[in-house]
Amino acid sequence: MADDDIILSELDDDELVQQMHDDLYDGLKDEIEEAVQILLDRGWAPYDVLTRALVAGMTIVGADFRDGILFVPEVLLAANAMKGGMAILKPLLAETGAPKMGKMVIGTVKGDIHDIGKNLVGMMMEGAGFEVVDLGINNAVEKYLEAIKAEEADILGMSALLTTTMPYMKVVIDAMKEQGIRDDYIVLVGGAPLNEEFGRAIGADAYCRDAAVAVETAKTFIARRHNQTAAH
Ligand code: B1M
Repeated sequence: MADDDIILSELDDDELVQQMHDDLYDGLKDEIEEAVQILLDRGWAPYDVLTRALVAGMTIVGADFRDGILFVPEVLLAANAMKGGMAILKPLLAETGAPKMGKMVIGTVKGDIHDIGKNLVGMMMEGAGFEVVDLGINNAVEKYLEAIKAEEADILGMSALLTTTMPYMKVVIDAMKEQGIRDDYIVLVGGAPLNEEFGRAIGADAYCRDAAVAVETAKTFIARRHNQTAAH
């Protein structure tokens, strides 16, 4: 090892988080995994590691991708490093022992292969006690409809990261309406280019800005459903 190699465990918390942002940027998966473990060993809550180190780092990657400083291959490496860190956090976030709250089917819409945000939402939902069925990326309307029925889901979650793919969410919701099943499910949508107005316009129950909001929104809608059932 060269003298100037950085020993992650010797950095203080702030330096380490800064280093993680750099390592994520450089797509260094092993370093990210090591650093995640160091922060956990230092007593950091998994959620803090996720948001302050990984998600914050990915935001920097996103800005430079937008500005043409980073390109697809580099961003893929960053995404791969992020996934390495998330894999360590996943069981910890899911480990709350909360009673099952309900079932969510989630997937990224047709034409779209971004899955980091969707994976994060799935992890946080599991951590909050929801059962999550992940359909992955590039989902056609038929796939969503088949899954929500087969899984007897309470919630359908859709993710889209591209302005060109977000309108597909309406295709799915319209198909649910045509089949007369729209109101049988809570439909939550999310992804960076969406907003509340878009969510309303396509007929979703709610737009969720991030994974934490998705969990809170899901809980609110499930509670509302239980109250309605109880009232009948
Ligand atoms: Co893409 N990409 N990308 N990309 N990529 C964006 C989205 C972009 C904004 C970058 C930019 O220009 N700044 C831009 C879209 C522009 C637009 O449409 N207006 C873009 C582009 C253009 C493209 C390509 C077209 C590039 C090309 O090929 N020329 C191409 C498209 C491929 C396709 O899908 N068909 C492409 C490809 C890729 C990679 C494969 C390289 C890689 C994806 C790897 C992967 O996901 N496995 C990638 C990445 C990583 C990004 C950025 C940099 C980061 C996305 C991310 O993971 N963010 C992104 C820039 C950005 O968003 N700022 C970008 C971190 C994640 C935690 O946040 O996904 O927003 P996010 O999820 C959040 C919330 O949005 C919300 O909660 C999550 C957690 O808090 N949320 C939900 C998300 N889904 C939800 C679902 C819910 C609820 C909440 O359901 C209930």
